[in-house]
Parts: sequence; C-alpha cells; structure tokens
Amino acid sequence: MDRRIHYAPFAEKIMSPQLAAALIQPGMTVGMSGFTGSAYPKAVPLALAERIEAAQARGDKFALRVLTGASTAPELDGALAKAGGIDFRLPYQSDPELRARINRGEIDYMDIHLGQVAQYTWFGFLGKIDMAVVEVSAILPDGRLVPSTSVGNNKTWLDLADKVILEVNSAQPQGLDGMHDIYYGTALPPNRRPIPLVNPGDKIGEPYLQVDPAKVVAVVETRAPDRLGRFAPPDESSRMIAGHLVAFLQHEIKVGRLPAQLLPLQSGVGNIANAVLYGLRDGGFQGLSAFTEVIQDGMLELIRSGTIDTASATALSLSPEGVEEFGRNIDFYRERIVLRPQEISNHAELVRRLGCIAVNGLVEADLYGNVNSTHVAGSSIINGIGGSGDFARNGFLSCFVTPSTAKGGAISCIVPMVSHVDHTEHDVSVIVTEQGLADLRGLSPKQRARAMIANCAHPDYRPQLEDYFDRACRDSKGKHTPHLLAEALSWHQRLLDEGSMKPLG
Ligand code: 0RQ
Repeated sequence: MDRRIHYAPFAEKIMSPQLAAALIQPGMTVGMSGFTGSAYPKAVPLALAERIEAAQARGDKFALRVLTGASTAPELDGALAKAGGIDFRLPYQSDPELRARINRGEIDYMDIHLGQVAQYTWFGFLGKIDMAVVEVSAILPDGRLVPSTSVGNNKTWLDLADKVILEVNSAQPQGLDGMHDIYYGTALPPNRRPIPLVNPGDKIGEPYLQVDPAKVVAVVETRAPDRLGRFAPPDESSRMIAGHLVAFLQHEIKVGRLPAQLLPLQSGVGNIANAVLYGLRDGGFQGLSAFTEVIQDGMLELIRSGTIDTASATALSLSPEGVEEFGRNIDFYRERIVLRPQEISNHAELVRRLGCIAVNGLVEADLYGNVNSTHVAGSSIINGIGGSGDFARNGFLSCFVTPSTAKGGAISCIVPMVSHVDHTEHDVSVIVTEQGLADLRGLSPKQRARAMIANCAHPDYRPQLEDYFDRACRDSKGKHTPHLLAEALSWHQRLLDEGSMKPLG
C-alpha cells in the first residue's frame, strides 16, 4: 500500500475497520464524509453495519443519527440502513434501501438546504456530534489532512465532533493535493464578516483540513475507489431541453441582460441537468465559470473542452469513465477546479453576489411556477432538496429543467398544483421542458399559468390543463391564483389510485 500517513503520532492509532467501528456506540450522532457518491468512508461503515447486525441479532437496539455532506453509496447508507442502524438521517440521500425505509416511516429524515447544515450544527440545532468518520487522501507530516474527492461538511465534523476516526484512502489520486480551499474564517452571528470570495476560482483559505490530534481515536487505511453510477446518455428530449435553454441564454446576451461569458453556472444532480451541460458545450460559449456544488461528467467535459475556465464546487460526482479522465489529466483539472466546504460552495451570500445561473431538475412544476423537486404524490421522497434551494432562491436566474412527462408519458410533470413545494413561485424564473421554455420573470400568476401551458406542457396534457385553468378562472373564489382545490389534489390522488395519470377521456 502506498504510504499516505506521514504524521508520526497517528502511527499508533492505525487499526482495523472493525476495531474502529467498535468505538462507535448506540445512540451516537456521527458526522461522516461523503457527498454525491464521493469521498464517503469505505471501511468503517461496513464494519459498523456488521456490528449493528450482530447486536440486533442479540435483540439489542443499535441505531445512530447519521449526518453527512450529501448522498453516499451502498457501503454507507445502503449497509447501515439494511442493518437497521440509522434512526435519523440528514441532509440528503439517494440510496434505494435507505429511501425505502424512510418512505416506510422507519427512519426519520431531515431534508435540509445543504448550505445550511454547517451553521445548523454550529448553532447547536442538531445536538452534539459524538464522532466524525472522515475519508482523507493523505495526512501530512504536521498532522494536517489532504481532503479527498469531496469536502462537504468535513470541516464542521472535524471541528465539532468529540472524537474522530480518519480513513486514509490510497486509491484517491495524490494529485488532489492543492485542489481544495478550506475557509476557516466563518463565525457565528453577531461576529460574521463578509466572505472574501469575489470570483469563483478565488482561494480564500488553505488547501488542508485541520484536526486536533488529541481527538483522533483511530486511523484506518483503505484502498477503494468511490462507487459512482453512470449517467443516462443525453437523449432526444434532454437535447431539446438544452437547445431551448441555450437559445434563451443567447437571447439574454443579445438584449444585454447577461454578459457574453454568462454568469457563474450552477448545475444540479441527475441525468437531465447533466445532459443540459453537454448541450451548453455545443452552444458556442467560451470562458464560462461555474460556482456549483457538484462536478458531474457534463461539467468535466465543459472544462476539458475549454467552455468553462474555472469551476468551484464541493464534490466531484463522476462516472467511472469520468474518474478515469479526471485521474489521467489531474494536473490540468487542478488548475481549473477548486473544492470547498459546502457551507461556502452553497453560501447564500456568495450565490447572490456572484449572480449564479442555477439549473436544477424537478419532479413536477405547477401552473404558477411552484416546483416540487423531492416527492412523488406528496408523500414519498425521492432524494431531497439538496443544494437546489441554496441556488434557486439566491441566484440571478433560477432555471428548472425537466421532460414534460414522466414514466413513458403516463404522468404530466406540469400539474395544476404541486403535491409538495420545494421552490416557491417566488424563487423560480424559468422552466424548460422539451416542448419549450416559460420565462416567468415579471409575470402575474395568471400570466405564468398561460405561459406554462403553452410552452412547457406536453400536447397530450395541454387540453386538460387549459380546461382546469379556464374553470378555475371562472369558479375559484379568489381570482389572483385561481384554483379548484379538491380537483387540483385529485390529480395526484389518481397517481396513487391507478399507478399512473393518463390523459382523461
Ligand atoms: O424515476 O428512474 O424510477 O423512472 O424521478 O427522474 O427524469 O431521470 O430525472 O435524474 O434528472 O432527477 C428531481 C429527482 C430529477 C433530481 C430529480 C421520476 C422518474 C425517475 C428521476 P425512475 P429523471 P433526473 C444540487 C441540486 C433534487 C436535488 C437537487 C433531484 C426519477 O434532479 O433529486 O436538485 N433533485 N440538487 O421517473 C413521479 C413525476 C416524476 C417522477 C420524474 N412527476 N412523478 N415520478 N419522476 N418526474 C446537487 C445536490 O443537491 C447534491
């Protein structure tokens, strides 16, 4: 194994994942690394899941409060959820096993803006952090830590946890050293100062994480890659979505509302957001920047192709092919990518000041521009709001992209009233489907509804939506945001009753 632990006092703390996992007690709040499938601890959670299974088999309850940066992987969320070892989870997940248990009501899940987790923890709203379990890519001779493929909330966990377990993963590229910027200047109100970041690529902190060596109770050596999924290749629908968005951005440049280099881009998770980035590559833009939270394959391609000069994020979230490309050309990417704590990558002050163009996916949008990013039929969660709200609320432009229908056309993603609200009508400027783009800026609710039906709804659902809107305009008591409440909600009930929402008639 290539040696990555260069701080002598930690040598005696090197131990097996099983011994390290034995230091975690039932009921603890554990802050773990991991953000969209990167840099999650690979060995301790698996050993912990075995320990929990053994305890449960003896009839002893053993469950933890598990906090991370964002989603992790089967080795963490999957294994711990399957073992019944999580009773509270925060702030974002995408694991099928964990999702199923949350939706069965077995696990409490707090779906929270990713940019707010650090301050929630510092304010004390989440209680005491008993243990941090953090993957790093090396430990320097002076005890500072070289972060791994994501930073997430690691600074917060390391600063606030009573005890710390470090996983040192020698499979992570050594070339990551120098790609991070850890800002140690945050403070609690009333002592906060402006964050001195003016351009997305600015480095305002230091490349390494700090930890009090006295808190480190175990160091575990691992050699395992991040387990990342593949993205669906861009299809015709996502190419059309990208085409509409690119045409809109070009128009905004033409009328002088955007500079030729646009403004810093934020791109959300998921297949559609990823595919839209490929579309931007073909839009003829040059010298763009990104101030975002994850770098997916599409963004890596924009950097490789020179469309984007600089990208600030908190995590890489690449497919196996993306990981290979990144590793092969890491010196090139280190000049162009900065990875920061998520409290900085998603900071409201910075997103507002830089004027980000936010592009996120959605589950459904309603006629008035309210967006549901998280729930199916109002009660089952898919992933979580993630960072989409940090950017949608504070950005210069808040765009949402989606196919107009889901489940092979059986469900309209444009509905009379969303079954759950993540982004209100006040935080949404543009909605794009393969049918077209609705620019909602400066429109009243009724004007927005007409634009949504005409530009975004699928033709199969347009008559139904028009009929609903016309009757709502006629029969609704209030005429500002016309609604027929029982009928609007029955739209979702049909999904539950029939398992689909085919056009009526
Ligand atoms: O499920 O695969 O089982 O069919 O939702 O849908 O179309 O593949 O879209 O991968 O872009 O994800 C909102 C989930 C979109 C994502 C969401 C079903 C659909 C499919 C996925 P199946 P697609 P994407 C910053 C930004 C919140 C977090 C965020 C997301 C599955 O973008 O999690 O934005 N966003 N973070 O069939 C029922 C509908 C549906 C529906 C889609 N109307 N009803 N099911 N689906 N529309 C980054 C971070 O925060 C880390």
